Amino acid sequence: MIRSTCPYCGVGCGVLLAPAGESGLIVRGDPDHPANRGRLCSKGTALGETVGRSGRLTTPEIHGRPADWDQALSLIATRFRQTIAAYGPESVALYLSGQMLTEDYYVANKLMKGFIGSANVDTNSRLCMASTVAGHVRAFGADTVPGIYDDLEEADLVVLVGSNLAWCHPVLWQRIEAARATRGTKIVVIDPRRSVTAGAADLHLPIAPGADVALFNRLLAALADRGFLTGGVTGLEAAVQSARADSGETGLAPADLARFLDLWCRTEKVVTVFSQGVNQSSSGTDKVNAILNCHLATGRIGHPGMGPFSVTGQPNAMGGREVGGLANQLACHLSLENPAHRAAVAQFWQAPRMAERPGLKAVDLFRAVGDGRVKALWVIHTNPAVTLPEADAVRAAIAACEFVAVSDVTGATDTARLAHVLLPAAAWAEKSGTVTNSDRTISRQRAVLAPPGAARPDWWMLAGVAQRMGFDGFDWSGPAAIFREHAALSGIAGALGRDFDISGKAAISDADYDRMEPFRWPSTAVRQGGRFFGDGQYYTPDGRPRMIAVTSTPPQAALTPEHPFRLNTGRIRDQWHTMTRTGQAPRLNQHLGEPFVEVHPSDALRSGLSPWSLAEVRSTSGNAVLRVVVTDRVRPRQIFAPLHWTGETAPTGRIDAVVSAVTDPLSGQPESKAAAVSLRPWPARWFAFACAAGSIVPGGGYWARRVTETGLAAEIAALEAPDDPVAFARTLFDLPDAEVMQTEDAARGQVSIALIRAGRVAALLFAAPSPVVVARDTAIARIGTPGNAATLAPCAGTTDRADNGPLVCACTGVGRNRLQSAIRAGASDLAAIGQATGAGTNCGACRPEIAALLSQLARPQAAE
Ligand SMILES: Nc1nc2c(c(=O)[nH]1)N[C@H]1C(S)=C(S)[C@@H](COP(=O)(O)OP(=O)(O)OC[C@H]3O[C@@H](n4cnc5c(=O)[nH]c(N)nc54)[C@H](O)[C@@H]3O)O[C@H]1N2
Ligand SMILES: Nc1nc2c(c(=O)[nH]1)N[C@H]1C(S)=C(S)[C@@H](COP(=O)(O)OP(=O)(O)OC[C@H]3O[C@@H](n4cnc5c(=O)[nH]c(N)nc54)[C@H](O)[C@@H]3O)O[C@H]1N2
Ligand code: SF4
Ligand SMILES: [Mo]
Repeated sequence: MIRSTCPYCGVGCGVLLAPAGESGLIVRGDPDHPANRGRLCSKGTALGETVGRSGRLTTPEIHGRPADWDQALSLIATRFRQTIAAYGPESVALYLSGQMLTEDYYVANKLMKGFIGSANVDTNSRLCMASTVAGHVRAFGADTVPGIYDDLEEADLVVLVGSNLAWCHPVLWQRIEAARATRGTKIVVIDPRRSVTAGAADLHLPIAPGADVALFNRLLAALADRGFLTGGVTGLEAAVQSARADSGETGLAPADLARFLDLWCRTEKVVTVFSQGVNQSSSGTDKVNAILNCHLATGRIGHPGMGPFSVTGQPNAMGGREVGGLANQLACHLSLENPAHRAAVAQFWQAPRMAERPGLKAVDLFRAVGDGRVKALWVIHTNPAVTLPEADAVRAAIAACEFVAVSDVTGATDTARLAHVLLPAAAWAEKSGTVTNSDRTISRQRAVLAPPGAARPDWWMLAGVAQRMGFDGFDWSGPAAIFREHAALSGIAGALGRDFDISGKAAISDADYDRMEPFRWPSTAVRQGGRFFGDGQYYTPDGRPRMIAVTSTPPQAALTPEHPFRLNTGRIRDQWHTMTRTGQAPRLNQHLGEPFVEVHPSDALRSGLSPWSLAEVRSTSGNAVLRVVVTDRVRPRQIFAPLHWTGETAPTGRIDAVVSAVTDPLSGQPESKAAAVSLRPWPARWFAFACAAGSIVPGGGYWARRVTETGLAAEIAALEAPDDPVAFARTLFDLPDAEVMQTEDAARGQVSIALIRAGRVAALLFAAPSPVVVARDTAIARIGTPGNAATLAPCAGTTDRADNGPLVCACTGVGRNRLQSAIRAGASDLAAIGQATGAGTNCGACRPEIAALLSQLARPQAAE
């Protein structure tokens, strides 16, 4: 099997891959990879199901018509050149992604900052890691992640701040759980919401949204009061003073707060892990520094089992930072605003036209697209029309832009549909390069499948455009050559005193690059991997770390009588962002199959929302219609919705349409977790569930569509019932001539319709004036079977309880209903459930959910 790296989260698990059949892939965890030692999560396990050819973009397109590569790349080069000639280099922009390989990213950054001469190159990492980068630079003088994964296992206390690790970095969670089992590690989760991770912690602190600075200031004051401070830090006194003066409310019960302060103060081996609950905030950089302050003040950094730890989201968020992909960075952790750094890079690149000042950060970049300052845009490996705040405005801005090129693996994304030039990208299993994970480990991604049609790697397209613009220095033979150049430049950065230096690999041969084992940077003649800062040496001018005086501020959007709810957003376990890949795997769609909003029971009552009804969430920026999940996982006046649904999968479920484009003043990172919104019933009078072997094309209203084992399924709702449900079904499924079978349950007002073609069930529709009761798995399994009198009987009028129910264990296919049966039959712990059903015995990512189900059934009063 071929060794590669999982293309999803920043854990960076090693995988073993082997092609299987037409376009399949066998996937195993790599037992020798230091990040995962053979483990995988549900998404990694299902990778083989996401590499199919259906829906892939296989040829370049210009205005929707097939073109050849030379036409497409020449057109981009021409339009960029003309735009620059007429309006200057700031009128063009690249928008990139932390999912690009380092080699792709390096080429994009070199083209913009060295040759086009503008720093209008930003990336979705602005929405993801920018606050951490800014916080690191303020405290350490460089964007350095001090620790390594082993620290999570060597710690006595792991504090997770704004991180749903069990769902978003499942293999790290598994590593921590394993350590907890052997050494009794304490786990604290700081999250306004009782996430699955919070539910599995020793202590959950349901902090008020945005109050992390207040909490860590409390901690710093307690550390000072109790005599835990050590010296050697700049700014200690001012930071402590500011911490003592901070009167911000944490929203926590005094006993919980006291327990946390005690635990942190007393435990020397403490790792504070932080993620989007920290970064995606209008005070994100201050939150980061409030955390770093506590570690710096106590010297708990750079030694085994201790330190602050930013877990990165995307597989190559770190690589993007290393090449300087953000609009305010240069390359190799060099500074765009430092003339000596600029000169060194210019000389190395033989750059004709170096950018001299930072470019526009993502939110501002798309504002500039909207008001016509940016006239030519190239989007690579990201879907900004969905994932940027004020997404409707962003979508409109892209639609109105004079020239838009998009590189993607599929043309069916909200962003790709707006492209003038669409470029077919080779997908992760079809291309080669490197990625850097959260603990600075650089791993190879290796091609195992041939790209479909004319698809090509991203670096090749970028180099092709650069050459057609007439630039020298873009004629690499392949990713190995680009990697060598990047490594050589890092040596210059190292000589200028920067942390990122992999010059030890600058002379690597193609063959050695092919064989390259995962290694942690730095990698130089004198230094390999390991932790930073244990020696007390930092990257500030005086070599000492800096504490920053910070004061808590509430989220920027104020709650008002009109917008009284705080909208929190984030991820679910089995989907990756806009679902273009995970959405291809039927089993990953079974966990949570449509866009939803979690609402506290008291708010549901007050707002007149019943479980599984639909709600409209509205802010001053836009609105969304979502399925209501009533749960006490969220607190009153706080609601939570996932970010995954798009115009392709659920057009009213685009949550970033609602999120306002408020940003952190230092990092430019948007506040994606604290919009002020209203919540009210969406008065649907007609609900339906549909499944089919072929297409399902709902018109307006609410709909959410997903891929199943037998085709497609959709949840549909409308403000008015259609006059003729059979005519509706024929249009919905595009089956004008199919034979119809129909039953009615007069008591419920539910109608069930089967459309039969050539004797087989082609499509099923169940509709009712209230959310439809139907055994969905059973109905989906009927598609393609012979149509007869028994087709509709076992589905209609039966609740979901009759079948597997929402999938909990994606690896073994065990759903909630089967787990409930097993628990009722006497399985009383994880091991017994594993034995009875198999659930939780493979990757373990579902174990927190099974545990929650166990405790819930033991406490029937808990709301679900
Ligand atoms: N399954 C899955 N895994 C993924 C991804 C995916 O799409 N799907 N994406 C990857 C990427 S790119 C990223 S960036 C990571 C993100 O990983 P995480 O940051 O763990 O995920 P999120 O769900 O965005 O947010 C984490 C938590 O922050 C909490 N939160 C909200 N506001 C606050 C606050 O004010 N303070 C605190 N302390 N907490 C708050 C939310 O309730 C939420 O539970 O996940 C990566 N892994
Ligand atoms: N409300 C809210 N909004 C958020 C967040 C949040 O928590 N809440 N999180 C933010 C964060 S942390 C992130 S990281 C972003 C993620 O947001 P995006 O980056 O916009 O989302 P993805 O779905 O990962 O987009 C990746 C795109 O690349 C395409 N693709 C896949 N493989 C390749 C390839 O090899 N080459 C090319 N060229 N294209 C490829 C995919 O088909 C897809 O269209 O969302 C951000 N937006
Ligand atoms: S934890 Fe899961 S998604 Fe993340 S890298 Fe590992 S297998 Fe992939
Ligand atoms: Mo992210």
